[in-house]
Amino acid sequence: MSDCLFCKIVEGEIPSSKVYEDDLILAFNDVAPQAPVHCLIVPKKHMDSLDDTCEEDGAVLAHIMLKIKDIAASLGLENGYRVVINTGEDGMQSVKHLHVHILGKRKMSWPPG
Ligand code: DGP
Repeated sequence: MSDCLFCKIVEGEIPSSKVYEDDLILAFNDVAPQAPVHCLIVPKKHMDSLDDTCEEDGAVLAHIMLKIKDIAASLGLENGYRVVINTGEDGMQSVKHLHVHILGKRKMSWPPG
């Protein structure tokens, strides 16, 4: 999508601090970190949110889930981390390209704000 911020990051039109990349996904550091480690994983294929996914997206969604532990390990999160997927208006999703937050290197609280 030409007007999508994360598509532009995937295409390299907007710079990012890359953490991991393969054919299906890109991980990069969040520009406004909410924890000492805060990165985002996005599918290279545009999908607005979890609400915009279908059976065909199963492989890339599973790939993201399975890569989280490797990316977390590469970021030194051996003591644990939080994974967040903000979805839609009530979920406070601000960028309309599906993304998975990985936050770590601090003790998280619950319930989330
Ligand atoms: P969410 O609120 O779940 O939609 O999270 C969007 C995240 O994207 C938010 O934590 C800030 C981050 N973000 C927004 N613009 C940019 C950008 O241009 N570069 C990077 N690296 N992160 C961004």
